[in-house]
Amino acid sequence: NSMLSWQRTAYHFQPEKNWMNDPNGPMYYKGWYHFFYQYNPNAAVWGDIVWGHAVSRDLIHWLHLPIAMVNDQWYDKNGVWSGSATILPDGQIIMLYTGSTNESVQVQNLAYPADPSDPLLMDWIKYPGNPVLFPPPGIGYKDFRDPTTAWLTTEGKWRITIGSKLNKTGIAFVYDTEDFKTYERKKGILRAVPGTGMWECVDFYPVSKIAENGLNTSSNGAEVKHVVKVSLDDDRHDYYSIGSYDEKKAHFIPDDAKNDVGIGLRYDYGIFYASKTFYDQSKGRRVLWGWIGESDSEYADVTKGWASVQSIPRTITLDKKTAGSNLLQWPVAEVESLRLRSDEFKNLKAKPGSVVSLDIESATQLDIVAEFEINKEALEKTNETNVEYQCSTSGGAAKRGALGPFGLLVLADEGLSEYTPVYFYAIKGSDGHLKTSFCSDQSRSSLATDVNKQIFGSFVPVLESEKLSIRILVDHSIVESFAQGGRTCIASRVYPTRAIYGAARLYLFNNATEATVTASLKIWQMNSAFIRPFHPDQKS
Ligand code: DQQ
Repeated sequence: NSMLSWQRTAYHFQPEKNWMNDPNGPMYYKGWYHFFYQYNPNAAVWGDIVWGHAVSRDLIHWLHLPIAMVNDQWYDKNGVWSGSATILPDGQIIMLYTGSTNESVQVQNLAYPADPSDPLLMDWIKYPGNPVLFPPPGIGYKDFRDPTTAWLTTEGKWRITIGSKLNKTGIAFVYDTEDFKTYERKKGILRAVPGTGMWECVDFYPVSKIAENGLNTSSNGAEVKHVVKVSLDDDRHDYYSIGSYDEKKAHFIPDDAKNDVGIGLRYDYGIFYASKTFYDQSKGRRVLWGWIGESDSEYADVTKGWASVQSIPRTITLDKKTAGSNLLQWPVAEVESLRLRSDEFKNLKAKPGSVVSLDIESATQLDIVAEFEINKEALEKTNETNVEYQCSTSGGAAKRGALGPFGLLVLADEGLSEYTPVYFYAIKGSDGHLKTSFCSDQSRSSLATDVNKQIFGSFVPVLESEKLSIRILVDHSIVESFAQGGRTCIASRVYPTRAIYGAARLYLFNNATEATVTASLKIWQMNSAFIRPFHPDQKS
């Protein structure tokens, strides 16, 4: 439907049509990034799930390939569900995925490339001895899915973890294997956290305490911390925990009990689910993919003929400046190759209650980098004690406080009938310290009535010496925002009806009552990525 075509993104990954959900089996192989995804070839709603497949040289421009795996076996009749790739030291590729059987039992299956010399990995073979794992005794047959990438134990075995639940306790089982065909379940469990429900798409990986590069999934040692990520089926968000991994006990212990698995920190405070990392051995980095669904109605999805995009892949590192208490996520450097002309604004002053138009050519495909400073007088004078501020419940960008909100209005129209504020809101605690929130308010994002208009966000750590900083990627119907170098991230889907194409504008706003804000910005127009359909003659 061409009426809705402005909602298609220009540089985020999405199939040509129909429904997409979780990222699957991402990896780098023989010069190509491979991306598989949960895909419904028949409709723009979830169902009939197979593995879509695309390849890229740079994680930005993509070539769609034929479907990699379809639901043609009894053990995956009800869906070829999520899974992960492991590249063995000799270059062999192991793919493990969940099959929903003809009786809807969740089992784990093994697959491998038919021709490892084909860099595009077009054809896949399912192991004739599938399934390789059934739900353990006492576990619901629909509560056992999404095997991880395997990592090596010091004994030289391969180890994986698989999410599940026991009543309302989320749990991750651990298995060791030598050949990926037979498995031994470890007595220890990776982690179990009461009240968190089913753990989908568990991810487990090391991060370096000292280096900026990413680590191979098997890395371990004194300079390493481990991360467990779970996707909570009950609240549809991805939570991570940083801590220590005890190999002997096959057990993970969080550094901070408040941030245990599934209860504390989130990768993203907007729409971002079923994510998965992989180690990119070509660039020595760990890269995160996340599924960003729609927040319009199912009827609208069917009408437009497609649903969901993927995040711009994000590199993941441990934040050394906050003593490793959070991760940093940042769009892969390759996205900067799409930057075209830029406009720069230096030291713009925004008085309390002001909106400043930023005169740029077009505002639907942008990469924005901005820094903000609150004037000293306001910081000293203010004596606010409202320490209860929460982005989602404190009134959004319209609610004025002494030191916030201020930030940008993206995907806005001239008359401000539609706009999406991405902003900071600072509170001065009784101890004199600032506590800063980073939010995205969708409540005025569209005149349409059938779209979700929640307000997203959370706290963001800001060090004494730091300015406030934002990076925003705007791409028609998606806004991905990163505060303080990626400590707090928010992805949102917005569906403007007026702020589209040439009518879209960008504004600086300051809705604080006391703070005067000085802002410096650089704004790039973004090129569209080539995301090309497959033609059989296009094989190499
Ligand atoms: N999506 C897959 C499951 C996974 C869920 C099915 C998470 O394997 O648990 O499409 O979105």
